Amino acid sequence: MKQSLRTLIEAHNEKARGPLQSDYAHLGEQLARRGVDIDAVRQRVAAFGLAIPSWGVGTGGTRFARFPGAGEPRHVFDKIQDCAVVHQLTGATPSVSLHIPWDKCSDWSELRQTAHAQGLSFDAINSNTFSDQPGQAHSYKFGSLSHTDAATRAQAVEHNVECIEIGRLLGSKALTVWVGDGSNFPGQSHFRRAFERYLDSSRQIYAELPGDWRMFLEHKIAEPAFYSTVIQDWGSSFLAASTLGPKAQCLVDLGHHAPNVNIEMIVSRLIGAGKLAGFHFNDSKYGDDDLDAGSVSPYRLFLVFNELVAAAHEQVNGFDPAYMLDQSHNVTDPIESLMSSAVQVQRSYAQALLVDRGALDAAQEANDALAATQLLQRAFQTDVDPILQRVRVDAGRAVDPVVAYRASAYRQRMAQDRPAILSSGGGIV
Ligand code: PSV
Ligand code: MN
Repeated sequence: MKQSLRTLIEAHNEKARGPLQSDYAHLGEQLARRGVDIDAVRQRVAAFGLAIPSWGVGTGGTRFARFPGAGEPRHVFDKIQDCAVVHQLTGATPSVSLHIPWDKCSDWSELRQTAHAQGLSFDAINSNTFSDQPGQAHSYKFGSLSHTDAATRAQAVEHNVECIEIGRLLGSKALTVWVGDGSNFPGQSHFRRAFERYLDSSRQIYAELPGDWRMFLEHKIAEPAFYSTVIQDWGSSFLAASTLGPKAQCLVDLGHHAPNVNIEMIVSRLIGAGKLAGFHFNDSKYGDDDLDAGSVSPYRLFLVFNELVAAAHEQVNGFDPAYMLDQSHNVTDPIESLMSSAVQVQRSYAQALLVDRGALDAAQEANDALAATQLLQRAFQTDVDPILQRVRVDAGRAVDPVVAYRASAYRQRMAQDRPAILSSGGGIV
């Protein structure tokens, strides 16, 4: 950790230490009366980490406009520097998920060492066959892995294989594949054939996975194709993952579902089938809005974690989801949004750990709907801030990450150090 930030965090935490001690003790007493050991919850929260998407540290935008912020990262090394700040202040984000080619660099071993020196490792690596790159032989305008043209499919396969190679150099253990393939008009695409072509291409990528790797298939109901997408829902994703084999699993991006879909139930289905790859956390109001996790529907996020905690509690075989944020920070400082979102995800996890599993089982068995739902609400309505703050303070992180970040004037320094350049991609999501 950079000395100046560490010193600042220490001074920042010093003032909060007394009040935090009594808040933690008070919550501990309340939880003890409910049969919950606060220290056990704290330890589990301390062991929880989620990945930052490299593209999340740049200012996002929409297809209408992007309003760049000051001091934006210019290349992957800047992105790592920003991710390190998020982790230094929260202690919740020990890994970074790269997107290729947005994050291409000339020396992967230097990148790996730079990240490690800042306490960061590399999570799943993401391929990009949803936009064309300069000099590319074949266009993805009409699809990539499912394209009607064999040469275009081969190019998309090759790109994914290259991503695996890069990921190997960085220590990643998974490839996340999201394709924008689909159609804009009824009749434009032969649904069955397009899916078959997608499977055929994906088989070739799957065959290149190292033994200890997984392939995460990310579905999305719409966009960029607005009429149909090839991997549009968890059913298509599950079908593809099942066809490919045990290393292929389904990734759930919270924004990629039809409105009102019961995401937590999808999560439980995937857990039951041993096919839950992990998450891209974000929140939404209308569609794939990529809003900050928990900013609109914190109860939904809690209900997802309720399924995850239940699965861990019941020791479901092979249960090992990957956790990542995937958001577009259009009007906030991305570092602030990432920090508060990471804390929000931690909060949902901590609240889900408070659910009385035995009592919930009993209420479910007795068909006591009201008691069951009250057990969830009671956990969700508990203010777990003292637990989250203790986890941070114990690890030398900031009791209030956003306040400490603002006091550090990091963004102002970056505004001077990083002259604005045209975006290298990853802003508009
Ligand atoms: C697509 O909307 C997505 O959720 C995928 O994860 C992409 O890789 C990411 O956003 C980047 O824009
Ligand atoms: Mn995503």
